[in-house]
Amino acid sequence: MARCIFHIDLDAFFASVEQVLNPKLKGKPVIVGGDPERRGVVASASYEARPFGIHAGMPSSKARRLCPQAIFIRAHFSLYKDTSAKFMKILGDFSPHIEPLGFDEAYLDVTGCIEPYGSPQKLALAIKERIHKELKITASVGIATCKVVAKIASDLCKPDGLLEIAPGKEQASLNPLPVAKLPGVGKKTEQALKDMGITTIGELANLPLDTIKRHFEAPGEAKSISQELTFTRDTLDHDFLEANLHNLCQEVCQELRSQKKSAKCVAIKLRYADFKTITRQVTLQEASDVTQAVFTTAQQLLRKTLVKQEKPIRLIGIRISSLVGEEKQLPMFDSGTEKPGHLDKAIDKIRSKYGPTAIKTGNGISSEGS
Ligand code: DCP
Ligand code: CA
Repeated sequence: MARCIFHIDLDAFFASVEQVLNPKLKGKPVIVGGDPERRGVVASASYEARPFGIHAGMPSSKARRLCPQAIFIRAHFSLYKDTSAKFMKILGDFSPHIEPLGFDEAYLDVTGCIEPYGSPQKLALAIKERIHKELKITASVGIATCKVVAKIASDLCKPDGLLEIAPGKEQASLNPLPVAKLPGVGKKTEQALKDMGITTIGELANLPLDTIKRHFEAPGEAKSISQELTFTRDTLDHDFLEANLHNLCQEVCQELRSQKKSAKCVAIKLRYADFKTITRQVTLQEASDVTQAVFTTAQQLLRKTLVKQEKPIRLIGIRISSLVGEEKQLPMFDSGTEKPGHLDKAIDKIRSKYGPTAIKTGNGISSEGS
């Protein structure tokens, strides 16, 4: 028998709790979050505020511009925690198989609990009524044979909704939806998919798995590569620092190339003799796997920092991040006599054959004291 999974999500959670506490706020645009004067952001907006385009994560100052009559309230977390505990307890009365996802949402496996109610919808209605009676706030319930589809369903029917995606109807229901409806697909993934010409869940489902794997990092795979070096003696020798930075760049870029990736962010780390540690980061115009490009950027960061701070340094480090998959890079250099990318590949080959000390380009010198 197919499983029956509910995803239950309270509507405009923080804002709803505030409206229960202060009935004057009922029916009005209420925004819980940070101060619009102090660069705060919206945590929760009541459904009366949503038609103005207000949503969680938006700067509160923007929310106030969009809806000047909105009532702004600071968050009262202890209240929400209380309500959350009561909410979870109610769900637990309907099925012992509960998986809370956050303060205000949970999956409930009700596979064996439906019979006394007659149908999944009737059970869902009973849960919604109980929540409304005890907490005075509305919830939306998605019903499906698996968690992901149940969560998509509850999102589609908000607020105060109930939607079942019946067994066998999953594809037909989901295929036309925008990819952003998939839990876990945020702005970045949405854009990356759009760049590939994929906008709907159906189009995504039709992509060969290999193509998806090539474009998206599996969870747990490295998101950055870093190397650092502690000197045997603290140093302020600029040339020595740069030479070591170059070595470190060579190492991380070699690793980067072996993963067939390019990096968009370059950061240096400096630890001073007093153990104060700083990092400085920049974003490259184009992702690159070329040692010289990464080094030039890191060198600029180092020079800028050294100008500002004349303190002996005990550790230097490099970190490259925002790694992108095997994409065609734009040419970093016009076709000159020497192509840094080609040089890198030749060096990688020799180094992997004979070990890291076999060859280094110009700047590299040993890391022994200054
Ligand atoms: N939250 C937050 N900051 C965010 C998103 C959410 O503090 N960027 C908090 C406030 C929300 C609560 O978590 O009330 C639940 O998040 P939801 O995404 O479920 O948002 P709401 O419950 O407010 O609205 P919805 O009706 O869309 O579920
Ligand atoms: Ca919610």
